[in-house]
This record gives sequence, C-alpha cells and structure tokens, in this order.
Amino acid sequence: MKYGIEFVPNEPVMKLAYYTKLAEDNGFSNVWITDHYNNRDVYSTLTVLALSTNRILLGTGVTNPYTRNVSITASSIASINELSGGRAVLGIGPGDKATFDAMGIAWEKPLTTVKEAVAALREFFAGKKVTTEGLVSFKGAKLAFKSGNIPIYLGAQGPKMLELAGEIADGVLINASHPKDFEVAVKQIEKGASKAGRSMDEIDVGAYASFSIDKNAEKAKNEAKIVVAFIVAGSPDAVLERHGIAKSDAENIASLIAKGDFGGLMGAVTDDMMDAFSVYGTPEDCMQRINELKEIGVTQLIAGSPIGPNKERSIKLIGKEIIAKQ
Ligand code: F42
Repeated sequence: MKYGIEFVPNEPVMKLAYYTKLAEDNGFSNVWITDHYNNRDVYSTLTVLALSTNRILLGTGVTNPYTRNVSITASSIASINELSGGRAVLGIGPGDKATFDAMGIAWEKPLTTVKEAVAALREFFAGKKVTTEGLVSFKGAKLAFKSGNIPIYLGAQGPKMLELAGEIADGVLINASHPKDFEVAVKQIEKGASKAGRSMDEIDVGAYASFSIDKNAEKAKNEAKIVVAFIVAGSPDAVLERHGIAKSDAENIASLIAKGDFGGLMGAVTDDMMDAFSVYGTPEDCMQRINELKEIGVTQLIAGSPIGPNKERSIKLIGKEIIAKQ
C-alpha cells in the first residue's frame, strides 16, 4: 500500500508546503491538490510544493477538461514535471457540476470529454503535434518543450467512468472509504482493463478517503462529522442504499447544511454514516480499515479532509503508526 495525502488549497499555500514536507518526511509517496476556481490555484500550489520537497510525487487531484483548455493543462503539468525533476502526476476528472454552474460552464458529455482529453494529453506528452476533432479539438497544437512521460489518473465514481479508467488510465482516484464501494468500483475497473487487454498491476487504485486520525477516537470521529455530512448530502441514492442510509436522513442533513446549522449536523450524523463515508479513529482503527481496502485491491490510500483534529499531529501519527509499521 502506498500513502497519499490530499490538500484543498483553501488555506495559504505556504502552510500546505509545510504539511507536504512533513508528509514526505513521514513516508507519504504522493500529494494531491484539488482544483476548484474558488480556492488557490492548483498549479501555483504545486509549484511551491515542488520547490519545498525532494521526493514526493505532486498531483492535481483532480483537474478537469472544462475550465482549462487541454493544451494549457498539458503545458502547466509539464512545467511542474520539469521544475520538480519528474515528479508530476496528472489527476483529471469530469469536474464538479455545482462549481461549473456558478462559472456558467455547460457540462456536456463528461465521459466522452474526459476520454478525448486523455488521448490528447498523451499525444502532447509524447511531443506530438495534436490534431483532433471532437468535443476536444486541436488543429496542430504542440508543446515547445519536453514534458516527460506524465502518469494520468482519473477521478471517477460512476460505473462508466471507472470502466474508462481501467481502459486508459495509469491510476484512479475514487472518492470513497468503505470496502462495499470498492468491491463495486474494482469490478468496473477490471472490466475496463480486460476490455483493453491490460493487467490490474498497471493501474494504481486510489482510495480518496475522508480520513481522521487521533490517539483519542472520539476526537477523531468528531473532527470528521461535518465532512461526512457533506458527503451524505451529495451521495447518489444508490450509494445511500448500499450503506443502508435512509434518503430522508440524507435530506435532513442537506437541509441542516443549507441552514448552516452545524450544531444540528453534529447530532444528525450517525455512526452508520461515519462508517460508510470515512476512515476514522485511532491508528489501530484506521489500520484495520486500510487492511480491508487493501484486500479488495486498493493500492494507494489517500488521506483526505479532515486528516485529523490537528493536521501536523495526524500526519506524524500516520507516518509512525501506520506507514512505518507496514
Ligand atoms: N472535482 C473537481 O471539480 N475538483 C476536484 O478537485 C475534484 C477532486 C476529486 C478527487 C477524486 C474524485 O474521485 C473526484 C474528484 N472530483 C473533483 C469530482 C470529479 O470531477 C467528478 O465530479 C466525480 O468523480 C463524479 O464523476 P463520475 O465519475 O460519477 O462521472 C459522471 C460524469 C457520470 O455521470 N458518469 C457516468 C458513469 O456511469 O460513470 C457516465 C455518464 C455518461 O456516460 N455520459 C455520457 C458522456 O459521453 O459523457 C453522455 C450520456 C448522454 O446521454 O449524454
């Protein structure tokens, strides 16, 4: 199992640089930075992280083919690859509809768009002149510098997107925490891989999980509750059903979020919801869940928000009590 860490650049980049160096020193292999227009820019963030670290791989977690032209994405991630000495990884997904609505961007045919974007990116990374006509179109575009061969990971949840990842990606980032979700996801990835004649060994399966660790189990649990509330409110019915969570309970949580009633939310998030949508608790609790995920085929555990009640302490705990004990 490899370990990654996710940061949302909703706090100053220099602070994330400090956490990322700490993660590198504690044995993490990857850092993933989310991409939403309302937070700090993902490539400025990755630049600072590249200059603050030596070994950790630096990924967009995840960008999309709608808010930036695919050639600009190729140039941006190639720049990160050059200045980091070959440590860049491109995570790309269909994007987040809610942010696109606010930006006035239409979300058409996301699966096809991602597929075409990846094909074009591979050509840019191979130094080719890209000419293609479809949802992603180029008329002889070419990078004027060498990008190196940058691995491409897909951010995927839906069955078709997971299958596509199996067909074309070097890795996949799945926003989930529970073995039940990964049983379903891994089957879809395998389906895509076998269609393309690929082995699962070629695909890094990432659990992009809400994670909260502390020596005090109760503190770890409380820290993850608000994040879990947002996941419950945004989960498709099929996922809620898979975890035995009533739609009415999820609707109640959504209305508490809309009212900004965070006190109410702390009481409304049940243990079943916590179990379904987060890896949390003491190092032993987290290790148990990680081992279950590993059995199913997860090859990278990405500790996502909130990481823990105290990020610095939590990163050190993961390093000392989980990564070092493998
Ligand atoms: N989104 C962001 O905007 N920023 C981030 O930083 C971010 C991080 C992130 C990390 C991990 C991760 O797993 C997801 C992340 N996301 C982030 C969210 C991501 O961008 C997607 O919103 C999320 O993964 C959900 O996408 P999905 O995999 O469920 O795919 C959607 C588009 C979907 O509906 N998929 C369907 C499926 O079955 O997989 C397929 C839909 C389909 O087939 N569409 C056809 C097509 O061509 O697109 C068209 C069908 C028709 O009739 O028109």
